[in-house]
Amino acid sequence: MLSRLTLPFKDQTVETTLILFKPDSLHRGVVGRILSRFEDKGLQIVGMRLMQMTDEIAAEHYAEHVDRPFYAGLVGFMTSSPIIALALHGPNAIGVARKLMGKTFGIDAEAGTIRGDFGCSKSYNLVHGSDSHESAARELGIYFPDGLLKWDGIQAPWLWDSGE
Ligand code: 3AN
Repeated sequence: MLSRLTLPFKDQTVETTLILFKPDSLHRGVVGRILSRFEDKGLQIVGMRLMQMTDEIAAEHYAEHVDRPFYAGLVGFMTSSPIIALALHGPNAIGVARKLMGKTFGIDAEAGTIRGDFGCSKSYNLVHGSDSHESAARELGIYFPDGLLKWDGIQAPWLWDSGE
């Protein structure tokens, strides 16, 4: 009888990360294709919300950039039209999502990454992804104050070495 081989890699941590689809990805109609990249990789959707970013939310999210020269433009862009907040769950989800996204702007990002394949702007970069455990916890709290929906994905045992 065949049995599934389970390799419980010890360096693998199941995490949840916050992704934002920025206004340019909605205007350009590429949300579905970008979302597919995260799903294809095996990350599980545990929260998704179409919403308008307010100045207050932007100030909270981008607090660390408040003194940067691009802050006003960034907030203006992020509040200009709706965004989609997405919570993704999976092995090393924070780093895995960042790798899928690529470098900050499409002009520098490697081909094959989301930012590398979908844009060549030096201002608009389609998506945001949490960059650490601390950021993920803080940012998920901003966009999903009522928590996330944990559910058993049938693919998980095959995609996540250790299962959950
Ligand atoms: P990343 O999104 O790759 O983590 P960060 O953390 O350096 O990039 O910057 C946060 C956000 O600030 C970026 N996503 C981008 O939208 C914006 N940003 C960063 N650098 C610039 C810049 N030089 N000009 C305009 N916007 C910027």
